Amino acid sequence: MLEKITGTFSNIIRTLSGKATISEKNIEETVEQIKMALLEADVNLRVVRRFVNSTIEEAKGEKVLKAVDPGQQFVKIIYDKITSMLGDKKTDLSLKGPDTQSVILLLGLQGAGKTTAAHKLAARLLKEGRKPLLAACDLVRPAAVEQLSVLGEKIGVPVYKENGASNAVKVSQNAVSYAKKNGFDTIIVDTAGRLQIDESMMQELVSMKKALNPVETVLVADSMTGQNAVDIAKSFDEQLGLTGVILTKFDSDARGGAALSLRSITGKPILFIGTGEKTEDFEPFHPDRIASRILGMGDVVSLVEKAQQTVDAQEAERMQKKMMRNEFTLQDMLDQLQSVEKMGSMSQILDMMPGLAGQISEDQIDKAGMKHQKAIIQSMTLKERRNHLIIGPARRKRIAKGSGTSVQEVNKLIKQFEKTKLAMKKLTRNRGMQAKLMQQMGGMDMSGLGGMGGMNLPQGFKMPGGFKF
Ligand SMILES: Nc1nc2c(ncn2[C@@H]2O[C@H](COP(=O)(O)OP(=O)(O)O)[C@@H](O)[C@H]2O)c(=O)[nH]1
Ligand SMILES: [Mg+2]
Repeated sequence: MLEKITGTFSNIIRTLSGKATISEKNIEETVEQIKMALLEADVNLRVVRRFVNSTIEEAKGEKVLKAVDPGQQFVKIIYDKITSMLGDKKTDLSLKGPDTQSVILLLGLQGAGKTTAAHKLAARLLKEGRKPLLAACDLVRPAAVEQLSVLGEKIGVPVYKENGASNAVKVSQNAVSYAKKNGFDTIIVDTAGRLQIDESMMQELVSMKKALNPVETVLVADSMTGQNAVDIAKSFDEQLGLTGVILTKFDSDARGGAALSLRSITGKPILFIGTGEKTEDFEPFHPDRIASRILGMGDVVSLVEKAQQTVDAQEAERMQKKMMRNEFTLQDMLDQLQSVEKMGSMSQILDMMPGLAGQISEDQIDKAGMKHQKAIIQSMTLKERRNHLIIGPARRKRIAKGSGTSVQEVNKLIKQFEKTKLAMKKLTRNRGMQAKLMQQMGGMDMSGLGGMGGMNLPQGFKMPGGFKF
């Protein structure tokens, strides 16, 4: 996700952050570098020009040149500009209350990801307490109705379909009546796409929009197509009027050109991004978080949310209490290793870590090492896991043998454990923001995570939001 642009930007930002003084020439050179990075990312030329002019103007003001920390001030300006390019603030769906029906019309070219997005969105709304109904209104692609039925069943959301129907507008209207009768409050309409925008598709959509009066008319667009996605959005908007966009295949988009141009060119917000093929690979679009990612500052908030979803609240509280009493044990470390596994692939987590985004690939992570660490702890007796101090040379030898590792590895793990324990002790002494963050993360210590994967977060790294590591 955004590897290429993040790689370029984090280099620029790193150079800038270290500077004690900044001259007008520095500003011009940096902006020139960013301009090249944006063009390489396939960002619309008009958007790039606007960025260049406004950034230079603002950065040359007193704020940067006379600041105590000019590098950081400049980074802040860049961060703000990128955030605003992405749309500034998260935009929510404007759904009506649950006692009436809200229609969400999904449209876009064939293969953009409409059907996939329809079910992901349905699953999300269901989780939020709404009663969604999926309407199978792609009658052009032979297997489209079946595809949606299978997905609907998987997530437990009913799919309205009519066998042998040929009028998609009628089917969509019937779906809404069905929803009204059966107490569904949100109807997600999956429509037919074409390889290119064509007249008959547009006609069908125009009639459907007229008939259904949807609260949201959402274009589903493939982010990998860059500028093309923006052109498509423009053309759909002119003919139909869009309320927003879902950008799919964001997981495979290294450049980010579509995301960075869409808002400025079309004025339409990006509502969600698709980040994979699975149901849960779907996130609301947060411009500020994506901007942090692009600038190589990571996405700590998303990381925390992801962890929150994985580690249940009780477990989090239990871990927090243990930390406060300095009772963190090897068993807890094992639990942590397991919850990291549950959180998903390491590369997804790394993408969100400040200073690491785009710099470490999954191949470089010592996955085997993590497996070994788990095996080592699993080879310990419960008594040993609870009190690492009793693990002398003989026990270490036994554990190494039992886990198929070496005594050196066992030693290393115990040392790492002691380091993590110490770090936690310090953290609990210095509460405030950090402890709160830890609590939110279910006791998952970032330095512990670093230790496990064999890496550490840059000390004192400042996030625009005020987080500090
Ligand atoms: N990697 C990835 N694949 C996606 C995403 N969204 C959809 N796809 C894949 O794109 C292909 C087309 O999706 P589909 O929903 O059938 O497109 P439609 O023709 O617009 O309905 C399928 O193979 C999906 O699995 C995404 O966010 N990430
Ligand atoms: Mg489809």
